[in-house]
Amino acid sequence: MENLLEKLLEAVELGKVDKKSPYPPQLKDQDGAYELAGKALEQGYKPDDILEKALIPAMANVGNRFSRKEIYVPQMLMSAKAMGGAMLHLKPFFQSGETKRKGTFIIGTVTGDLHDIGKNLVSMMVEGGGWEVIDLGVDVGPEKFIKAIEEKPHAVIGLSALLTTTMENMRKIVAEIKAKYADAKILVGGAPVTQEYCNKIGADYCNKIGADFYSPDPQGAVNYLNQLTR
Ligand code: B1M
Repeated sequence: MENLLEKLLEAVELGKVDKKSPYPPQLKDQDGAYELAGKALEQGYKPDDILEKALIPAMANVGNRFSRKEIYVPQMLMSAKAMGGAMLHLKPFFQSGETKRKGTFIIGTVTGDLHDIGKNLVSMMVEGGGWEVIDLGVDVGPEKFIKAIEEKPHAVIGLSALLTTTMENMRKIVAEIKAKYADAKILVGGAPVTQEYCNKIGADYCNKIGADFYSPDPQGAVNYLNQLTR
C-alpha cells in the first residue's frame, strides 16, 4: 500500500492526532493524522481510499486489540481522536454526498441513564468503520429514537445502558420501536447487559428483550453492522 496511507494508518492506530500532539512519545514532532490526511488529499488520493485503506483498517485494529485487552480505554480514545483529526479533512466530502457511507447508525443511552463514555466509544468506532452516526445523547426515550428513525428509516439502532435499573428501560424502548418499525435492527450493549439477559433460553439471538444483537464492546458492534451490509 502507498507509503502515505500506511503512515496515516499507523498514526491513527497509535493515536497521533496532529504534529503538536506529544502522544505517543515515539512519534514526537512527526506529522499526525490531521496533517497526513491533508497531505493525502493534496496528493490526489480519493477520500474513499483514505477512509477505506487507512482510517477504517486502523480503527478495526484498535477495536480488535481493545477486545483482546491488549490496549485500554485511554489508547482507544486517542485513536478515535486521531481519526477525528483526519475526518476534519474528509467530512466535507461526505457531507456533499461525494463519498458514500455504509449506512446510518442511531445511538443513544437509554431513559434515566446519564453514562455516555462507553456509548461515545461505540459511536466513534462505528463512525471509524465507515458509517454515518446520529448520536442522540443520554437519557433517550422511545419517542426520540422513533423520531430519528422517521428521518432515517433504514438506520440500525444502538441502545446503551450502564445501570441495572435503566437496563430494564431497553425492553420498553425496543418494544416501542419494533411496534412501529418491525424490521428495525436493534443492537444493545453496556456494562450490566449480558448475552444471557438478551437471549431467550437456548436461543443464540437477542430476543429476551426483543433486540437483534448484543455486543460487549465497540468492535463487536462494528462487526455486526458490517455483516448487515453484506
Ligand atoms: Co456511574 N455507576 N452512576 N457514573 N459509573 C457505574 C456504572 C457503577 C457500576 C459504579 C459502581 O457502583 N460500582 C454503578 C452502577 C451499578 C449498577 O447499576 N449495577 C453506577 C451508579 C450507581 C451511578 C449513580 C446511580 C450514582 C449515584 O448518583 N448514586 C449515578 C447514576 C446517574 C444516571 O445515569 N442517572 C452515576 C453517575 C455517574 C457519573 C455521572 C458520575 C459518571 C458518568 C460520566 C459519564 O458517563 N459522562 C459515572 C461513571 C464514570 C461510572 C463508572 C465509574 C465508569 C463508567 C464508564 O464510563 N466506564 C462506573 C463504574 C465502572 O464501570 N467501573 C459507574 C468506561 C466505559 C468505556 O465502559 O460504559 O461499560 P462502558 O462501555 C463499554 C461496554 O459496556 C460497551 O463498550 C464500551 C467499551 O468497551 N458498550 C456498548 C457500552 N455501550 C454499548 C452499546 C453497544 C455496544 C457496546 O451497542 C449499542
